This record gives sequence, structure tokens and C-alpha cells, in this order.
Amino acid sequence: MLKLLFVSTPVGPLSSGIGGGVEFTLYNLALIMSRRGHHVQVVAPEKSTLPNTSIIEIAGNLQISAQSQERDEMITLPPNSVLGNMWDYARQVQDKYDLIFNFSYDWLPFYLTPFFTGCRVGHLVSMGSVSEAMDEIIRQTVRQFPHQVTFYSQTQADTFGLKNVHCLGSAIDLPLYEYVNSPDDYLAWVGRIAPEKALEDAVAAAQITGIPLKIFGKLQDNNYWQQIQQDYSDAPFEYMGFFPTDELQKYLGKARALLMTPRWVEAFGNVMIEALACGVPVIAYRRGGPIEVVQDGKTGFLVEPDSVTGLVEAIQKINTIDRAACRRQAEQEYSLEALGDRTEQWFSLLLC
Ligand code: HBI
Repeated sequence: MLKLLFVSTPVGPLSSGIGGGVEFTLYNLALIMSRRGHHVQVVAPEKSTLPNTSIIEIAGNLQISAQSQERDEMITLPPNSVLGNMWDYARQVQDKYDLIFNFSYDWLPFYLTPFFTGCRVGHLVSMGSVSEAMDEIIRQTVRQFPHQVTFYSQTQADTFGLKNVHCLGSAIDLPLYEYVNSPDDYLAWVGRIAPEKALEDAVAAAQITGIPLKIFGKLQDNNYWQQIQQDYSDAPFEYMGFFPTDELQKYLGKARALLMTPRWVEAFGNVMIEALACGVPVIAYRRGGPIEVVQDGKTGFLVEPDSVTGLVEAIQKINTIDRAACRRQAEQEYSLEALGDRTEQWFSLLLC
């Protein structure tokens, strides 16, 4: 039995949706590790909540999201930084734990790796390359502490020029997801509404095909959203809001397909495995995590990146995909049990 300290992302409270995929990953890892008898303590910004999970809430000012900054920007911290405060807390309690697991994509925790002598620090890198300073500290940490860094996918690690790194992949709690055999007539798009997610391409595809698009996720960038509404005022799309997992999958399951249109290199894309678990095929740009998830022609289609025409062509042949094959892929590759095994193996590497 291990005593594990999970230190969350400093960009927003857990369950706010600002932390995007890493909130989801942190929760699923806490769930499967607790189920296996380990003791998990989560440290996160104030107002964080997670179902049946004990959270130590730390005060302080939230961190700016790394992907909204320029590549050559300096590392910045606000006064009374919640990131600094969370890691000072971790320093104080380090002797009570076997392992500290970092979920934040920030310079400080990577830099602090060798400073923690009472307890090893493990890092999950939650995004692809977004800045020179983060690339440098991630590469340096992988070089000095190769067993203490893990990625979602090798495609994501490639963006740092790193080969043969450890990849944790991702998972979902399958019983939460109900298989839907006959869909309603709409497409789904799920994600933080922000430029790197290129929602406009999915809206353009809905306009061309005339198939309604339902949009789910945190409305993170308002100007961006307004621009889409102006540019595509006659397209059939509807913003449904930001839903927790159990509510989201009620809508997601009835979609004819999930459109994944990342402009950036998506480290993984948890929404894809949520869709597959409901039997929903995934149409994604051949970029980042989707390359390793979508079985082209079998559980969805991988299309030419940034090509709306590619999305439209895939939508028009989506009925050739067997929805049961989508569910089977989720069961075979993305169960919590499989993630739990990979994580315990990584921890044993880290701790030896
Ligand atoms: N930015 N600075 C910073 N730190 C994070 O932990 C972070 C982020 N941007 C996005 C993000 N985490 C999560 O949305 C990841 O799931 C991508």
C-alpha cells in the first residue's frame, strides 16, 4: 500500500473544467489507486471538488495557462502563487508520503524534482510542447530523472524531441458509459472552447453537411466564441454547456460521431475514449493523441489536419463504422484496470 500525494494543476479548481483533461486523469488515477488500497491525498486550489476524494485546498492566485502564452515568454508567477503554495505544502509533508505525483504543466515542480529528498516526485506531462522554457525544464528532468516523468502519448513526447519515454496513456471508468447502438441525428464536439481546439472547423463541417453540431465544454475564451457565432451565424450548432462526465455521456452517446479538431498537438484527448465507450465513432485530425487512439476506418476516421473537406468526407461515410467495434476498443485498451496496472508498474520503477 503506497501513500500518494497528488498535486493538482494550478490553473483552476478541480471540477471547474479549466484544468481540462488533467482534472479527468487526476480523478481517474485517484479512483483506481484508492480501489487498489493505496492512500491518495489530493492537493489543489481552493474550491476544488471531486466525488469521494479528500482534497487539501490551498489558497493563492491561479497560474496563467501555459498554452495562452508566447513560446519565448519568460516563466511567470503571480504574487501569492497557488503553485508556489501547493509545492511549499508538499515540501512540508513530504516525509509522510511514499510518492508525490505532479499534474501541473509548470516550470516550478519540474525544477524542484531534486530538491525533494524525503520523497520522490513523479510528473505527468499533460500537454505537448508550448514554450521554450517548459521544453527545456521537461527535457532536463527527463534526462536527469528518466523514471520520474511520464507522458500521455509518444506522439506528444515527440513534440519535445524525446524518444522512448514512459507513457501512461489514459482511461475511463467504463461502467459510467452506456453503449448506444442507434444514434440521433447530430454530431458532437467536446472540449475547452479555446483557439487551440479549432471549434470553428467542426462548425464549418456542420454548415456544409447540414448535420446539427452539439457543443460541450468549458467556455474558456469568450472572444473566440463570439467570433465563431459571427462567422457561422447560419450554421446548425448549439452550445450545450459544460457537463460532468455522467451527464455528458447521455448526450455524447446519442451522437453519430465525435469531431476532434485540435489545432495543436493534443497530448491525448480523453473525450475520444469517452465517445468510443458509448459506441460513438471518432473523426479526428491526424495530429497528436488521436493518431494513437483512432483505428482509421474501424472505430472512426483520421483526416488531413485542418482540412474541413476531410471532416466532411469522413462524416459522409460514418455509417460504415460499426459502433460495437468502438465500444470494444474502449473495453480492451482504456479500462481503469489497465491504467491502474500501468501506473503501479511506473510507481515501482520510480521507487526502486
Ligand atoms: N497551464 N500553466 C499551466 N499549468 C497547467 O497545469 C495547465 C496549463 N494549461 C492547461 C492545463 N494545465 C490542462 O488543461 C491540461 O489538461 C492540458
